[in-house]
Amino acid sequence: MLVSVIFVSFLIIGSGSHSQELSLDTNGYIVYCPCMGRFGNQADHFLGALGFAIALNRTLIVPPWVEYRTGEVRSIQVPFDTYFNLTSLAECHKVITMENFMKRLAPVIWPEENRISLCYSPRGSTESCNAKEGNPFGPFWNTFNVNFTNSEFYGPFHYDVHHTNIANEWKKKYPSVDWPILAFTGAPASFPVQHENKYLQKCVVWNDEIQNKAKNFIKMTMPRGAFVGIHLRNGVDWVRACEFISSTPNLFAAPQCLGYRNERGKATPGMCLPNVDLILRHLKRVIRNAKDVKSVFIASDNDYMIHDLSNALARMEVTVHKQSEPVSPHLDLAILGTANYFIGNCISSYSSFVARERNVKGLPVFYWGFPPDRLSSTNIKEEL
Ligand code: GFB
Repeated sequence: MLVSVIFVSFLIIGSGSHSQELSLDTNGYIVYCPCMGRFGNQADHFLGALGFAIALNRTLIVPPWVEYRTGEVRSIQVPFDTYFNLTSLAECHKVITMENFMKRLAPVIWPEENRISLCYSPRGSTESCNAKEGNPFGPFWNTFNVNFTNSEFYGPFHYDVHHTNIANEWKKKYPSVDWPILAFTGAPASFPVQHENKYLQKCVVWNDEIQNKAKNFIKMTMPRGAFVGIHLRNGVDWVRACEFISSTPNLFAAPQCLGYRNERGKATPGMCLPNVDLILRHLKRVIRNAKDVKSVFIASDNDYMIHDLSNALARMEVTVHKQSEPVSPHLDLAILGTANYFIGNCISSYSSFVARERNVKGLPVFYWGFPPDRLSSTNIKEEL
């Protein structure tokens, strides 16, 4: 049902032996800047934008990932297929990479004088979307030499195409004949990803290079036998964010555990920033129940707790491992996605990417301190 790469119009560019046939989607295109957050946030938004493009029956122009490198002032734009397989994505919906669109189609169907940016309401002091104001907004569009000539405020429209008739409203107000390109200042999607768009994770498949790297790492580094992959999110930004957990019961990706309306409880400090006692207790429980575990793979943005974990697990004859430096966040994700067991962080969207991928594959997912049963109680030490 979702496989619909049907192009109904063609353009002939150039003449004679140099002419090129380009296929066009007469239903139009959606392009946006993944301008919020890092990988986990952008991945959530990507699924939402894909769901939105499906509902509007427009081609999704697949943006690059926006990344930040230490010491560099501006964001850098990394093509989607650096990490993910475009063929798998195209099996879900009609797509074109932004690089390809800008090179081949934009000169013809998105003339420079018609580049209007869409945003809910004015951003900043002027009556404009100010689509290129700040980082990563400016560097993102500059990567493709895009300047906007005007702004369009679409409020009160939204992106909840699953519970409302809004897709038809979008189509009516912005028909593709007048608006062949809908260029959004930010992602036309919510954060965290809407429940109804989670199934689209199946369209985001690691490319062969990343999959092979993950397989090789497991083959060369991990002992033979099952392993538990764990995500320890504990960098300074995270420690700060977790300080607000009691006043923000559904912080970031928490709905993956707690439900979108906190129907499965409220976030706790143990879910956000589990201490070593809680981590060991949960890990040992998973290892004991599984019986076949020989090792643990640790992914972290900061403190891997290697010594604590290897000392504590030595008696169980379980070894602990991590990537050697420099660590790739995407390789960490891919390894966690294939681990036999996984314990992630309810609140982190980086963890939620792994959880969704594992759900697609039918692999088990556990979370630190969730459900908040005996694991987060105060007498944790007694059972260690
Ligand atoms: O992905 P992300 O939006 O997830 O941002 P959260 C966290 C980034 O930290 C990742 C790095 O994209 C990675 O670059 N990182 C986190 C890791 N965990 C690991 C890991 O296990 N291994 C490696 N190699 N890198 C939230 C944001 O981050 O953090 C919010 O969603 C906010 O916008 C908050 O900034 C403080 O959801 O975890």
